[in-house]
Amino acid sequence: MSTSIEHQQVEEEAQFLAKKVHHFLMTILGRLPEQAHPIELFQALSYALREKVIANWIATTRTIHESQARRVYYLSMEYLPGRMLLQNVSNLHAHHMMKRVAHLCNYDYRSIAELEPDLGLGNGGLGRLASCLMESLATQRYPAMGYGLRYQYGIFEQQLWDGVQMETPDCWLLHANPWGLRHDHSAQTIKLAGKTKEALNAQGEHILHLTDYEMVRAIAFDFPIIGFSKKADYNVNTLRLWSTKESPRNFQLQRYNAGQIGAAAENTTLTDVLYPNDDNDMGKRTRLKQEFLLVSASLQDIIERHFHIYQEIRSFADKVRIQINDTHPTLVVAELTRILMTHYDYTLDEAWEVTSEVVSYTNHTILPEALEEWNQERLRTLLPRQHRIIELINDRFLKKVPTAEKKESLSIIHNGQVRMAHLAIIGSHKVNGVAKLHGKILQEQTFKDFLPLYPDKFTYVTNGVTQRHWLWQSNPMLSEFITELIGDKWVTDFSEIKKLANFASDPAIQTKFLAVKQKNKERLVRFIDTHCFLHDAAGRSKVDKTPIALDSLFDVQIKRIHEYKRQLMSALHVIMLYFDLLENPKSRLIKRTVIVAGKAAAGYHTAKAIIHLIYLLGRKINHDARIGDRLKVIFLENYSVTKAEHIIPAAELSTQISTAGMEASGTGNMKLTMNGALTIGTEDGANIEMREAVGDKYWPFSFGAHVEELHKLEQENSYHPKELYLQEPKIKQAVDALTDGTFTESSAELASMQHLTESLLTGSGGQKADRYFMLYDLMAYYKMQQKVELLYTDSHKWAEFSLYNMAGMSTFSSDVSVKKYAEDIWQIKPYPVDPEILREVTESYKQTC
Ligand code: 26W
Repeated sequence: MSTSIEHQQVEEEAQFLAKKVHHFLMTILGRLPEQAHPIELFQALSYALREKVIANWIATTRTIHESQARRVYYLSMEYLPGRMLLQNVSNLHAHHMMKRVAHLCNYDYRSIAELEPDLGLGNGGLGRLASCLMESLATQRYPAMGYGLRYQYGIFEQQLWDGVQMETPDCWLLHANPWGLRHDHSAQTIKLAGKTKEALNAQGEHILHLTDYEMVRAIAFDFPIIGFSKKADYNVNTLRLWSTKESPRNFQLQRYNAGQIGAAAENTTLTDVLYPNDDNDMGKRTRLKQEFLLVSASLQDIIERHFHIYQEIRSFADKVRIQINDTHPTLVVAELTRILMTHYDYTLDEAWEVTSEVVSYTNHTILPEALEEWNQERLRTLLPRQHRIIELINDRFLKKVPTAEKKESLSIIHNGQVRMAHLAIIGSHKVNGVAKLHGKILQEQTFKDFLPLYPDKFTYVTNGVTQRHWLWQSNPMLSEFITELIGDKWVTDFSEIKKLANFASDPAIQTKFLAVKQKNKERLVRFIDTHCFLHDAAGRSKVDKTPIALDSLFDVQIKRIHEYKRQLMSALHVIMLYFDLLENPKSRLIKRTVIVAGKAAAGYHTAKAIIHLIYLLGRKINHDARIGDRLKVIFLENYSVTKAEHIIPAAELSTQISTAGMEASGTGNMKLTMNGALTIGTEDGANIEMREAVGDKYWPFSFGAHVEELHKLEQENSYHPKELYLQEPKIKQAVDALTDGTFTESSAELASMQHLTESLLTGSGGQKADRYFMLYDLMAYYKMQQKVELLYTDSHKWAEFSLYNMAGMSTFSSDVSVKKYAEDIWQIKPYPVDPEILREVTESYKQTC
């Protein structure tokens, strides 16, 4: 197609959409364009674009219905898509057109799009993975649908008040979000609590009926997940999020009249808040209700849809696959079994066969405190019918287990607790880890006793990230650089990225790469200057005036704050560098800017103390004239998808230093490498596979104890951090500095630092000293950082390594992960939107214009 025709088409469509924007401003928002607030313009722009994709959305759904394809339903308590408008525009290839539309409306597109708050309906890795997978499923045209909850408040906003993390609610719905279509007719009713009555189904199996129960109505909000395509033939899948907020029926007037004002509103507020805990099971009643809400509403919806297409239930096991994202939706196992027995007269054995064929479970963590357990009594009270099914399943299962000892270790119910991972494993067709090492640990340690019973059930699918979001959309300069070299096929086929290796050793290409990185560093610094604040002790925002040297190494660690991720080890390293520089300003070969971002769970004291420490380091070091611009420490408040989009393109060193065996996979590691950062990392999670893919030669900064070594130390109980501290003067100096007044200025600060020292040297709160082996790996980390400095002094060599690293990332696209799930776990095939159906629906739409 000639460019002038293309231009003309873009112009025509832009004119059309600009008219639509005008239309929505007037008819939905009641504004003349010149009166409209920018946020209203954002809304109108979104409505206009949403309308553009409706035909493909309807047509995709119809294509899947009519082809009677097997489909997968992804159940997740968390999603972290970030901003919808930017993502959708990017996948529609509509950036230029939207700029033109905004221009026609006298606004600047970027500044309008940036008014959209992030959809932060998740904590971290697990939620973001769900969003990457959803995007890849749509782009690869798989018949897939996501289910989740539409929390009124997503992940809390983090502020640092004089270095202390404060949490404020994330009010992403302050203004209506145009992307979630409210579907009242798809509402589902959930039944909780109540009394049970024994009955028999038509096959004479015992079932329970419920009386005097609580009812909650969940309303569906559908978000389009737009597959990337340059043509008009893109698939659009659905992400359906349930909300109890909008349904007036959930208000319990009787309770209110009896003066129980809080209890009266309990069910209207069920989807109010995302539980802000990552890797920590809190066992709260509302959380259990939320989990059941997701499961019950989604299952009813899935079964209704199945009936609508097939008018019978017997094909269910053939046509439906359900993937559960960690154990949070595990009640699906009990509920599906129950529904089949109660409503469709299945025997327990028949129902069980269907359930365990349909459901599969992805595990995302081996941390013991993150393995969900529910108190049996709580479960029985809130979900008596499901509790009964769990008992039946458990009895049936235990009959297969040979010894009393194994029965004890494998039982779903144990010491009055219901172990959700056990229920998930027993009720699943496949159980997968999210990286090779993680899969191995699941089989050999965490769930080893299940292995003899289910030798073929355990597997792994290495995580991936969508290059369309994390390169194409968020790093346009690097994307252009890549496309100039190898064409643009990499956007939908990431195996193409290998071709970058052909250019890695070309000095002219290296120069270009360095120039792109430099521009992204400048962009990040501008972003920090204009968008990043800190707060004083009274919560007043203040600008952080730290000047950042653009020729310094941008050393980045961005992720949830957790002891096992070892931000504290990185902080101790900063202290070591600081002392080196004080002793001899020339001791370091390069300037370095350490950039840290991440949230701590609200009740996680140690994690909050780690944030506090990083803040204190910055406060002292960044303003120490003796150090000048050689070392800076920046903590960026309120890490989010949007912040990540600014930080990642500018990163040069990716810090991935979790205790070996603890990080299931990591996905930030992949994003950073795709964007040309080199990794300093441990042999953990996907780091290992990334190193193998890149090759040891170009992955020079791997360090630290391997998992076997740490297991041995643990088994022999032979790790004594205090001895290491006393033996190694550099470690001692760094740890002592936490509490000797070098960085603290008040007794509160001192107390917070004492807590950290204690956790390292003696152990606190009943935990072992330094249980994540930070002091054990610290000297190796310090030495490896010297190697980093050396390589950084040779910018062309550094660029060469970066290009080889990018070239090695081909298998870490979520397209690859999704394909593996589709082929090995779900056995589903792509279904491109049917051109005939699309034509028909488009015609029908045109009649409305
Ligand atoms: C019950 C509370 C709770 C909430 C969330 C427990 C556990 C979680 C998640 C499983 C924590 C999580 O996000 N895990 C991360 O999942 C990513 C995607 O697979 C991995 O890349 C990370 O390594 C893993 O920590």
